[in-house]
Amino acid sequence: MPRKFIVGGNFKLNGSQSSLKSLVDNLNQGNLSTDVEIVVSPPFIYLDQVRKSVRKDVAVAGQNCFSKGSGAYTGEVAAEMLKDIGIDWVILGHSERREIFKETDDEIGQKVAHALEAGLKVMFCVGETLEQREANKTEETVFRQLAAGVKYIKDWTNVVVAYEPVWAIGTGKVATPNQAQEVHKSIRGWLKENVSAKVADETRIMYGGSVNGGNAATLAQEEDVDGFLVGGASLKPEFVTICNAKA
Ligand code: G2H
Repeated sequence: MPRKFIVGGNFKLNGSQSSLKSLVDNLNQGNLSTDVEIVVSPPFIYLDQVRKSVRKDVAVAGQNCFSKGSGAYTGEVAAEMLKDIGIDWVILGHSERREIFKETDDEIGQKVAHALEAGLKVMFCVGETLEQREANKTEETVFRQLAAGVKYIKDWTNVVVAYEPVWAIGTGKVATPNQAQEVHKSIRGWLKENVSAKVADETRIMYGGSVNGGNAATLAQEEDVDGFLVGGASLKPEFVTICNAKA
């Protein structure tokens, strides 16, 4: 079964009611390929606004959620609450969560497990820092992050892996198509060895890190690049071009 190309727009901590209305209008009027699954991820507080206004063929994701259900956890958001307001996806393990908010591999694994149990689909992010890449620790890092998820994931149907090299995030330094393909291929190989051939074959692996309207089409040609997780450029009209990169 061919893997359907998927493009996510991670708005990070950006936007206002009016700027997000413009972004949604742009998407709603855009000529989007039906061969691509599109998911946009605004900050929590704007999820409902975006979900209610965006076209129905575009899904909406939270940028995080807690590892447990509701309770005495001030400031957190439960996966069940995202589901309750009609959100289908959540991004977990983004490098900004790992680095700035000190989320550990295990905590992210628990979040993935809980989100899946609550019925969300998960974009499970992994990726190495520049230091780790230069020390030839790219695979070791990515495999360790994956292993923490594998421990908790019973069913991979609703999981997409997002490979985001930290050195390429928001820096303008995009991985070359070869660099992306190389890691995507080893992630698929790792899934085959550590989960199953079926999961390796069917799980989509997105690339994230300075994807834009100019580089998306070339990256999209790589065999194991099944989509993009886009940050900065998802806040611009060129996001439509990125969504159609594989078309
Ligand atoms: C990586 C990516 C979105 P950007 O964080 O997840 O951001 O495209 O701005 O590098």
